[in-house]
Amino acid sequence: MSVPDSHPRAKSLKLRERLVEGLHAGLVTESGLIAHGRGEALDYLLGERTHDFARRAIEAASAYLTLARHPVLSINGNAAALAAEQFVALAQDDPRLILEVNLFYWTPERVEKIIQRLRDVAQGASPTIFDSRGPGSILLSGSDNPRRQVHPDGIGRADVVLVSLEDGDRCEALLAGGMTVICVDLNPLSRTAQRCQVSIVDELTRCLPVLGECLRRDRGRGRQELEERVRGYDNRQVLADAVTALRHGATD
Ligand code: PTJ
Repeated sequence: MSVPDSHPRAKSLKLRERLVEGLHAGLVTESGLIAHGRGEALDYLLGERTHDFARRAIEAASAYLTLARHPVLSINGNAAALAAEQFVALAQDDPRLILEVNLFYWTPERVEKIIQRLRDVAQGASPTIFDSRGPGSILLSGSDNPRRQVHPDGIGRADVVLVSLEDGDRCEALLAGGMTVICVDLNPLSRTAQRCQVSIVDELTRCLPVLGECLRRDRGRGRQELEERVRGYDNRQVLADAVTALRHGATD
């Protein structure tokens, strides 16, 4: 079913369609649809816009990713179905950004389909893409978390990782491995959002273009300015502002 642009909920319904298509194409799991529904409800309460607290987090994320020695963007089934084009565009803009497919419900067939989707949208100029649990994968040190499996040349070497719609165990494993974790998660109370260093409480497809703009601008800025931005960033305040917006409506 195609949704007309004039429909009051057109954007949201189109995203939902992408998830359903992703399910039929073997990228997304049934649980992924439920996770998406949770995100939809939270985004509705946030007025489906990028708030000031999300912009502050995006600015910090951009500084961290620009300063990083080995930055990785971690992609699961939902992220691929919703935003394959956007992730590939970020990595094409800056080849330092590595993509790693990291699935909760891992099967070799699903990984292959997701990597193929990313390659298809890249149209020949494919970025570097790894599979967290593929041949040669390693276990991060620092915990016995079952979600600590990563690719040695992707997250295995990373100092900064951006995860989207991620479960709390994975975030814990990355933190225990000594990484700076940036998350995109519409739930400011999730374990991932609460534990990671930068929590972007915004809808994935809405915040990625804003992040892309910031990254482009930040490539021309000096280290000192970016380091100051990182030092001045307060994730606790960002999360508190996001919770206030959800509970009482936004003030910005
Ligand atoms: O593809 P797989 O096998 O790796 O599985 C992926 C899912 C999504 C099933 C898995 O990671 C999962 O169960 O995630 P959770 O624990 O439900 O967390 C997803 C979080 O993302 C929830 O807090 C949602 O509110 C949030 N969310 C959902 N859709 C969006 C979102 N946040 C930002 N943008 C969205 N579009």
